[in-house]
Amino acid sequence: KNVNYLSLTRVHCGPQVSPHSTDMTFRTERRVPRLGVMLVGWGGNNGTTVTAAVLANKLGLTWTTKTGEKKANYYGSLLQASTVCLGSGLHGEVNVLLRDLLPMVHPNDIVFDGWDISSMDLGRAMERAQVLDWSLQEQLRPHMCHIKPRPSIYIPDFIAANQESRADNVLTGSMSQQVEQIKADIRDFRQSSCVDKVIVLWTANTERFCDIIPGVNDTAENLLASIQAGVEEVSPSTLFAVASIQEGCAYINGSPQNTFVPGAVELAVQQGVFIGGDDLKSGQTKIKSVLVDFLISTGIKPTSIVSYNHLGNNDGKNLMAPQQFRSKEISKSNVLDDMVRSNPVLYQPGEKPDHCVVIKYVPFVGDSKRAMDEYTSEIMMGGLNTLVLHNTCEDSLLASPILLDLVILTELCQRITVRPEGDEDFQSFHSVLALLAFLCKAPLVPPGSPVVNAFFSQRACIENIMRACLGLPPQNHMLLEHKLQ
Ligand code: NAI
Ligand code: DG6
Repeated sequence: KNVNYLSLTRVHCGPQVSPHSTDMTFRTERRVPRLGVMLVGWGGNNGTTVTAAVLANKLGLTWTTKTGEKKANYYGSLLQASTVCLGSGLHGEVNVLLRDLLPMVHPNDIVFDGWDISSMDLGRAMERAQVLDWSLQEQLRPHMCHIKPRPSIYIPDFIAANQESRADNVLTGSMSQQVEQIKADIRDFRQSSCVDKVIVLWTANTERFCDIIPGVNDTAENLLASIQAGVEEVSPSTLFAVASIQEGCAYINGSPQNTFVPGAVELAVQQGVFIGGDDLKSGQTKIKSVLVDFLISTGIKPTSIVSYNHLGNNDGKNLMAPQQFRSKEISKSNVLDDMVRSNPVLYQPGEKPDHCVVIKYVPFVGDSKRAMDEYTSEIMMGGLNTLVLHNTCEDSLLASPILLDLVILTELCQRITVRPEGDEDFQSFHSVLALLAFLCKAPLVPPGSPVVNAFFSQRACIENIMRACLGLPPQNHMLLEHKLQ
């Protein structure tokens, strides 16, 4: 489809701008492949919940709770449960599900596999997670109890010491032998399940950040040499990334750590494989990317944002350790940056709101995370505006639809190519798949690209790229047809 893509404006010095237009042709391969998804951390809360939810949807399960009958659904999924307005017809607005805009994988058709350092079968692991209602678990258990995660790479130094008791399903051998085993697992899954494509997604424990060391992980060549030599500062998540990239499989990081060291990014670019992340934007941070966008874009100046949360699942237990907490603190903290930078009337260069992030482990609340936020902003003439939020929600039920959106969008992007006017060849998106930003707390973008955290800009990006694939212009919300005489 051809789309006249008005690439905003060319900005000259000062306030001078001029419109600039480039025609681009978007091509989308229509055949939807059979998709296999391999989860690292399959036996955890997210891994078991997403697997169970897909199974429950596929089987059309219903179950009864004290408030009545419930039915499996995909609420919380951008693609499966939210709509886009195509325009106004004779009978009013026409809204369609995002998933109906283009041919894409349906979550019910995803085939799962994966690894975990815990050998527990998925039926018992679902019970350990304490997320789903018991009567639903009873229906799912016969389908899940025979599934066991594959043994994984375990390097204790990268996750909290309190995780050691889970680690009874671990690979042995040298670092490079373990990477070879992961690659063999991917090939085995691809062959035995007859999937056309495999995407690998890290939803295992948050790791500590690793140091970026010249000669160790700064280039693809050095990273591969470090793996051969078994250098300590290469994390399990980076080893999984390398294995996936070498197998030609997109790799997504659902956790905050810096898996994508420069050497891993370079390897992905060299191999033309998509990578994306970091960290799922599921709750408190998602609201922050809405609220701060709202405040700053209405000319109100947030001056202090204090975010507490406590949770009692294994993620919370792992995050008790300072280095793992620090990874999460970093990814939860950067979300304000682009919005603050966008408004020089409210913020002088370098000025930022005070922003504090606290996470505490409280076993009793399990997966039902409590998030409390206080936003204080300056309004006109020195006045103050304080907003206080309290959110209670099962963390893994927010995260699971996001995991599905991440892999389905990534797969769709693998079928889209674009040819800018004047170019001979169609090209894919950059290996660093910034389109996933809407779903991530700390979006990974190609080197030199702006990081966009603002919620509505991120959503508009996905919607408009899909519209472009259909030959439709970007949604501009002008509704001029209703504003003229
Ligand atoms: P979890 O602790 O229940 O599950 C993690 C699983 O990973 C565990 O089963 C553990 O045994 C396994 N694991 C640890 N190291 C491993 C390795 N090297 N290889 C394979 N498996 C390994 O945690 P949960 O709640 O499922 O969260 C997973 C990740 O997603 C965490 O990093 C969390 O911070 C992140 N996340 C979760 C969100 C949520 O709303 N639930 C939102 C944003 C991010
Ligand atoms: C503690 O905050 C646990 C974390 O894993 C979060 O629940 C998760 O990262 C979601 O964070 P947020 O800020 O989107 O709610």
